[in-house]
This record gives sequence, C-alpha cells and structure tokens, in this order.
Amino acid sequence: MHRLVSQALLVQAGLKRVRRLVRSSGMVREGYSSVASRVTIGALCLSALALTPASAQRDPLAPLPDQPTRQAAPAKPVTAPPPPVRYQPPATPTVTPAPTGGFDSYRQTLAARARAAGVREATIQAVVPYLTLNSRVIELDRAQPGQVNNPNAIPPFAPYRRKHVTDDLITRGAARYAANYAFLTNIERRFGVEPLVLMAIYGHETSYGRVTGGFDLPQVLATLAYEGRRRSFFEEEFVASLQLLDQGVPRSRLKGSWAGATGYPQFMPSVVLRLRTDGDGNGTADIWNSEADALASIAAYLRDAGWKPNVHWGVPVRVAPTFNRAAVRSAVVAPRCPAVYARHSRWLTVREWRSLGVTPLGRSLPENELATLIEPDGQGATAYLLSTNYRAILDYNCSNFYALSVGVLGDTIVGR
Ligand SMILES: [Ca+2]
Repeated sequence: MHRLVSQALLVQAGLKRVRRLVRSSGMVREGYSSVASRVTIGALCLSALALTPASAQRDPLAPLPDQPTRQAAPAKPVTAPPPPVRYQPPATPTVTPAPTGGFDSYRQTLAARARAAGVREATIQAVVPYLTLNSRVIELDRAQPGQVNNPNAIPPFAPYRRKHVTDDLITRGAARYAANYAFLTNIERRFGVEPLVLMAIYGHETSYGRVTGGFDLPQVLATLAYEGRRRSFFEEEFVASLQLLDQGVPRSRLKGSWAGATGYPQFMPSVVLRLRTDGDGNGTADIWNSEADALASIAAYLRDAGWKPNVHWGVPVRVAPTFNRAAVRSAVVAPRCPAVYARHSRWLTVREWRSLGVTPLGRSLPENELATLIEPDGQGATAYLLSTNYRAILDYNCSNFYALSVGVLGDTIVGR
C-alpha cells in the first residue's frame, strides 16, 4: 500500500511537472535541476568564487552548482507569476557536437532563437554580436563530477555539513531571522512556506547576499550552450536572459555564477522571469538588491514546487539497531535525479516509523504525516525522516547533501 502511495506521489509530481512544462513554454526543457534552478555555493566559497570548481562543495549525487555577485541599482517591476518549469536532468548528460561554423556562426543561431521567442531586435543587436566564449566557464563545467553510480562511493554527510552549516552562517542567519521576524511571518502567511528554510537557502546560496557571482550571464549561457553538454537548456536560459533585458533589467545586473544563476536566490534567468516576487511591496521584484524580494521569491519558488503549509521539512531520528532496512526499501525509480531519490526509503507515516524503531529526536512531525527515511552517514549515525516538503528543497537543488544542510541550518538558526 505504501508503495502505491510512493508511486502516486511520484506520478502526481510527474504530471504537475509536465503541466508546468507545457504551460510555460510548450517545449520540454532539458538541463539539470540544481544549476538549473539556481546555484549552490555556500558560504565557504566566498573567496573561491570564480576559482573553485563547485564540485568541491556539492553532493556528488547531484547535478551542477555554481556561484554568484552583487550588484547595485533597482530592477524593473515584475509581477509574480505562474508556475515554473523544473529541469529534467538527463540521466547521462551528453555533449552535442559543436555547431558547424564555430562560435561566430553560432551567434546567428542564438540570435534566431531569441527572435523566435520575441526578444526585441535592439536587445539582440546590443548583445549577440559582442558575445565571446569564456574558456574559464568551459573549464569549470568540464570539471564537474559525473554521476556516482556506486553507492559505496558516496561520501558521508557529516563533513559536508560541517562546511555548510557553519557558526558564521548560523549567527548571521539568526540575527537576520530575529530582525525580520515580522516580515518573515508575513511571508509565511502569504506563501505557506516556513521562514527558517527561506533563510537557510538564502544563506547557503549566497551567504546572505555576499556572494552572488561576477560572471556575465549572457556570455556564460552562450558559452555553455555552445559547449553543448546541455545545449537546449542553456539556449533557453540565454534567451531568458535577453528577455530580462527586455523587461528593463540593466545589463550590468545580469551577473551570476559560472553556471548562469543570478541574484540573492541564485535563480536561473527563466526562473527569474517566472517567479521573482515583490516582497517589500515597493512595486519592484529586485532579487539582486532586496533581501525581502529575494526571500519572497524563494518562498514563491518553494510554494510552486509543492510546499505543504505547516509541515516541517524533516526531523533527525535515531534508528534502532534491529531495524530491517530491506523491508522499507523503495522500489520506485524517480523520473528525475534518480540517484538522489534512490537514497530515500518508501513512504510510511511517522507513527509507523516509530513502530519500526525509528524515533524522532526532539520535535517530531505529525504522527500521520508521510515521511521517507534517509541515513546519510550510514547505520548507527543520525538519520532523518523527510516530509514531502524536503522534496521542494530538492527541487531547488537536487542534492541530498544540499537539502539536508539547508534543513539543518534552518533548524539551527531558529534553535529548533
Ligand atoms: Ca521589492
């Protein structure tokens, strides 16, 4: 029966995804979720910006990462929006052969795609003829690790956690949380997403806006598209970056990680187009300069990814030595990020988990809430029961280490 529940959840998620795809562009996107949506850097790479292959900080099971910059100047208004499109990570990214004619003629392909999408000719002419390849971006992309197929090769979570749930991030996050408590309560009322997760994502992504990436987005996206590992995905993101210019975003603000994510939340350009939200009510949705707008935009993202109000992301648990893991193994293969979801058990209610010897440490989830089990550090170490909302965090960046560290950082920020 629980297997059916798991399958139903996956099917439901799949259908929702398909509806989003169709609704938003009529075409299926390709790419990887993490980069795709935004980026991952964490506070640690503050100094490493354009220098460190994001691989160092990422869950080896997940797709890509990146990094970011900070800018100035106000953005153009934007209305909040309809559901986004998640990126279906190809199981095995393949490199499409370089376009014939080299980058010079590839510019014409990009211009044609932009035209077909309705980008203003003046915008195209202001950008496309001046595009160049960025060899550093190609280097960084090629340095990305491949999928880890051997579960025995999965490193433990603890070292990653130490690097990403730091005293500095906790202290600064807690100060921001306290200072903005009224605003965050309001955001929770508006979007139904728990504020501690918003703050943790903001901290994890850009160290609360300190590190947002200094790469020129059109150049980075054109380079990655030309390189070909995820050409159609990056071509669409390139076009989206031009559409942001059409909306009045200054070119100087289109800066971000080497993988094309931008602003405090590290959104990909298409996500910025769809989901940036005015959080402080001044009529603009400026994810590059306004923390309030960034936090509201992250909330909009998670709500769109299916966040269920009033349910915590997950809880740490102790697993009894006698626990029978084979009995809770999931038989479902996730359509997206299969290696990430493969580490989750099947769904059971919290009450059922207790009866099997899985005991929440501290505050629990509701007894009837469905949850999956993950043991990121193997048997005998702290494990976690994950609610369906954990999957919304995975939607932001499909990496168990990322999502767990976001949850743990958020819990620590609020002293939960
Ligand atoms: Ca605003």
